[in-house]
Amino acid sequence: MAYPAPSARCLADLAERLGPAGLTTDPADLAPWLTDWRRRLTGAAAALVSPATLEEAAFVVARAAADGIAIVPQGGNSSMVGGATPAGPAEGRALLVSMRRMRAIRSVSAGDNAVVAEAGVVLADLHAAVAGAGRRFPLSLAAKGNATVGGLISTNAGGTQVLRFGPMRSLVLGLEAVWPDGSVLHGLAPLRKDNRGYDLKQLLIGAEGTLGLVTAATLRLVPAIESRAVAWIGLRSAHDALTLLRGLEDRLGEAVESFELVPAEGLALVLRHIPDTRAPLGEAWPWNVLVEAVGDGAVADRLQVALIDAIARGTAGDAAFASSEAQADALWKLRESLSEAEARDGMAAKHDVAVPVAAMPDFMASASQAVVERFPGTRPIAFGHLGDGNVHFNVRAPAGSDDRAWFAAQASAVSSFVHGLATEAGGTMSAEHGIGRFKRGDFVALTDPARMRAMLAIKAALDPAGIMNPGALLPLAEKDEPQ
Ligand code: 2HG
Ligand code: ZN
Repeated sequence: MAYPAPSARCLADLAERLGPAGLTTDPADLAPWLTDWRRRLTGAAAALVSPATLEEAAFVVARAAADGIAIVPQGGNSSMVGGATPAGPAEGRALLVSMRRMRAIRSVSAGDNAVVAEAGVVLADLHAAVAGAGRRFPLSLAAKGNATVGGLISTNAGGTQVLRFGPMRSLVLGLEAVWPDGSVLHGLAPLRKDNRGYDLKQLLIGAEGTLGLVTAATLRLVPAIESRAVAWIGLRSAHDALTLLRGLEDRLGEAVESFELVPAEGLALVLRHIPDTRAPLGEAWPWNVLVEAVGDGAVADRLQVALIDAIARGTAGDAAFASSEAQADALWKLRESLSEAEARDGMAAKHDVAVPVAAMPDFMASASQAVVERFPGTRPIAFGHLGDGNVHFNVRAPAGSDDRAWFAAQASAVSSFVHGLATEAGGTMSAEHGIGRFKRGDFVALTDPARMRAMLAIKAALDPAGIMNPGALLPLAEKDEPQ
C-alpha cells in the first residue's frame, strides 16, 4: 500500500490538538466535500481535518508527514479540474484538509495597498472587506461566492479582470505556508521588491497544493472604482474583436479592465436557460464582446466616443451601453452565466486553452473545423478572456445525442485533441483552471520532458514522500499507477 491510512493514534493526536471542530470522520460531515462541484469525480478520505490557525495547520502537516499520510488540501471545492477531490492514489486514506476555518482578514493597509487574508477567506468576502477600507482586490470570477484565497493562489486563478492586473501570480505580495515537513514559510511582509534568490511564493502559486499548504497571503490592492462603464458590443468576426480591443486600448489605455468574448450561440444559450435575461442588442451578431472600462466620471463618455467611432469604421456592428449599475450587472450576468447555461443545455468537454492573443481568432476557426472533422456532429463553442489569449474552447455533444453516453465515450479523446491543438499552436492546454486530476494525463503527455523533469525535481526536493495532494497535477509515481 503506497500511502498508509492514519492510525487511531494519529487521529487521536489530531483530535486532541484541533478539538471537536477540527476533525471528523463522520461520513455525513465528509460527504459534501468528497465530490467536485462539476459532480464528475467522487473520492474518499479517512478524515476531514480543519485547522483554525497557522499553528494547527503546521501540526496537521507535521503529524501526517511523520507517518507518511497523504494530505489533500481543499478551499471552496470549486475546482474545475478535480484538484481538491481526494480521489486517486491515497483514496480513502488521505486527510482532507479543509482551510475553511482559517477565514480571518488579518489586516487591511491602505498605506501598503495590501490585505493579509487567511486561506479560507471567500473571494466575495475579501472584496467586501477591502471595499470597507476604500480599496479593491482586482480579481473576480463567477465562483466568487465559494472560491477561497488559498484555492485561488494554489490554482493561480484568473477570471475576468486579468487584462489589467494579471492573475493571482501578479497579485500575491507575500505568502505564509506550511512545507510538506511541517515547517513554516513566514513570508507575509508586503514587500514590492525582494531579491533574496528564488521566489518561493511563486513556486507555491499554481502548485495545486502539491508543494505545501497555503495558510495566508498578503494580496495587492488597488484604488476602489470611482466610475465604471460597461458596454455590450456586437461584432461580425473574432478578428474584429481583437482589432476593437487594441483600438480601445489606444484610446483608453489601462482603463480597459475586461474584454470578454461571447459567440452568438453562447448568448443564445444564456437567453434560453437563465431566467431574467434579455438580448442586449436588437440584432443577433456572430460575436459579442463585453467591455468594462474603469476610471473617473469621464470614462463612460470616452468609451462611448471610442465605440461610436469603431461602429463608424465598421470594426464594431452595434453597441449597448449600461446607463446604470443595474444595467451593468445585467450585462455581466449574460457573460457570467454562460458556464451555467452551457451546463443546463447538456454535457460538454471543457477547456481553458490559451494561444498568443493575436493568433486566437484564427485558432478558434481552425480548431473548430478540425474538431468537427475529427468528431462529426460535435458543437465547439469558444468564449471568455480574449484579451488574455485564453478562451474556453468547449466542445458540446452532438445535438439530439445521449449527451451523458457521448461524454463517457468521447470527452477524453476530444479533450486530448483540443489540448494537442493548443500546444501545437504555441499555446497551453491550461491557462486558467489548472491541471488537477482531470487533465493530468494530457499534461504529462504534452509537456516537454525537460520541463517535466524540472517540476519533478522540485517536487522531490520539497516533498520527497509525495504526501501533498497525490494524484493532482503531476504524474503518478510508478507504484501508484493503476495496475
Ligand atoms: C469562465 O470563464 C469560467 O466563465 C468557466 O472560467 C469556464 O465553464 C467554463 O468552461
Ligand atoms: Zn474563465
